[in-house]
Amino acid sequence: MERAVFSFQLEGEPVSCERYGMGHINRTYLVVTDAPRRYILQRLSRAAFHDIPGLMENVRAVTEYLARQTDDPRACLHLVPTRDGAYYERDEEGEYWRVYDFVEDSLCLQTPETAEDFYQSAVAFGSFQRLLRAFPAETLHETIPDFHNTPDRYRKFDAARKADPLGRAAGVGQEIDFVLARREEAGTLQRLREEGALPLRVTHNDTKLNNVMLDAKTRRALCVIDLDTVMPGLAAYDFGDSIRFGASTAAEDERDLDRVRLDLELYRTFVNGFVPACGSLTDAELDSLPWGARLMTLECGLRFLTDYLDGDTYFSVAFPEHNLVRARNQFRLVRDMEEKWGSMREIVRDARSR
Ligand code: ADP
Ligand code: GN1
Ligand code: MG
Repeated sequence: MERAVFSFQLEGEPVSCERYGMGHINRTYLVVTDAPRRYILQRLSRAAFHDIPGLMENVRAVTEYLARQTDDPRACLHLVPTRDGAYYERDEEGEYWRVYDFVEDSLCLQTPETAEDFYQSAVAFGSFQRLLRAFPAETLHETIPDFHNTPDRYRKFDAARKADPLGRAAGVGQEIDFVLARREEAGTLQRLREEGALPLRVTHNDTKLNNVMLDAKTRRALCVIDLDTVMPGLAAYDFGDSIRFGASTAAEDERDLDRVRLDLELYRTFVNGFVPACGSLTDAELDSLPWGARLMTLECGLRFLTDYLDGDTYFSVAFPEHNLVRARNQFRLVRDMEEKWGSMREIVRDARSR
């Protein structure tokens, strides 16, 4: 059992602590006590996060803010304090740990089983943005600077390609060409952000379907989890990352690229859930949503490829080519979005005219 378990104010004595979930960043455990109670213990990734105290201040502030807006304990995450009354523990090795109440009677999906599941995730992420509209955004720490600054992701890719510590660059010429051919359009959202054409909102920034919990019985959205990247951002980031992951016809690491497509019906479903749930989005924001889908997918593929070149230091991998498989998969999805671009824009226009 991880020793960190004993640092937190749990109800009952821990009886088990097992690895849990499908996240790529933190190391997550399910802790069961004899009370009986269940908790989520996480060792935070120091490769991903360089200011974990700042990150935990964000999580504490956001969860407390959301908790004040609801009476339902399952409608937001709850941090469990340490025996010293802190919200995280730093161990002798310098690792950081935290505990959340386990969201009971819930489902966390890797892929939508029905369109309604995906619709519910759209409502959850849209509502999350709306509920945080009045949150003092300037108090948030930037937990990963330039997280969705796609041009900056290109600069990191250039550096990885140049350093090429494992000599992998020679084997991925096609993927490198794919990325370089899209360098200019990749700056679209960042340019609009810098020009002030799109409002900054408090966004989640990592809106995968497996970062939302559904009620196991009603299958309605309960809450949004994985709050490590909550920062000021664009509505298009949250929209786009959800489409990238949940409106693909295949898993993010499917090797058979013929199975990877954008499902336009799921895309429409998400638009119809997300846009109203956000409250009012500006016309420019609505226009930016399809770009969010295309660029979050390109950016994610670029990040997987960069990590492959770097030697897999950031994302968890199950086998040596995992990041390359993921990158190829994302690039295939980008290609399909390019083909479906007219429909993607039209679907958002339809939602606006309702
Ligand atoms: P990562 O940043 O590594 O993705 P997450 O915070 O998303 O970490 O947690 C990984 C997985 O653990 C989630 O996808 C979900 O399945 C599960 N999980 C996380 N927090 C909870 C919770 N409070 N209750 C139930 N399951 C949770
Ligand atoms: C990571 O933490 P997780 O597994 O929900 C990553 C996202 C990527 C995603 C790709 C903090 O999400 O940005 O889009 O993997 N999170 C971080 O699956 O980098
Ligand atoms: Mg996650």
